[in-house]
Amino acid sequence: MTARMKLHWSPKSPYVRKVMICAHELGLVPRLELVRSVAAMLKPNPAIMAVNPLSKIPTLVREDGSTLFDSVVICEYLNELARGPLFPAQGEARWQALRWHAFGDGLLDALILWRNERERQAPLQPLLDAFELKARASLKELDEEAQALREAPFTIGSLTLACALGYLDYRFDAFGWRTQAPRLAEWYAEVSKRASVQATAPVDG
Ligand SMILES: N[C@@H](CCC(=O)N[C@@H](CS)C(=O)NCC(=O)O)C(=O)O
Repeated sequence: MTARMKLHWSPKSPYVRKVMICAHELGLVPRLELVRSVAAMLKPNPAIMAVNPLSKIPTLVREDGSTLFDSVVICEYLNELARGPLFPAQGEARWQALRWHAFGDGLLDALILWRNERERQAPLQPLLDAFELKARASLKELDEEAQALREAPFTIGSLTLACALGYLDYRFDAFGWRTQAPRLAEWYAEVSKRASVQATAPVDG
């Protein structure tokens, strides 16, 4: 049997989900051994640090023992392995995909910091307000881009935005993002029908 690559993985992490959506889309799931790994900002995990000093997931350990991180690097590597379509090679399609990727990742970064702050004993209200302002502004902008998203191919950009919206459902249920961005919600409902998106929905445990 061919050696498999080890992916430090959790079913809750939206960044890991990006990698898993790519793996499903590209038919590479059988090449991955998923290693359940707990990554918490306040508790660096020695098992992850042995291969990634930043103690973050996803981290990929390739068959030759070399490692790749972070999520977008792993996604692009998988896409290259499979000669996939998830990273358009050039032109406007590339910039659009990379911009949506940056948008989705940036939104995720803000949401995770927002959640961390919200769960502290004495959260700083100005920080909470700033994260909420950015999340609302992002949803407003993405709602305006919903038609372009609908017309674009499924790429690293669209799948990362889907992960960010999935994370809003998972951790920010009361935020009611769909009322703020109804056209984006329609796009998300379509994208959520993909087998790769369904197979990777976040779960506790
Ligand atoms: N930019 C990184 C972010 C990864 C990340 O922050 N993952 C979280 C889990 S959702 C993590 O490992 N947190 C642990 C930490 O920040 O120490 C990526 O895209 O892979």
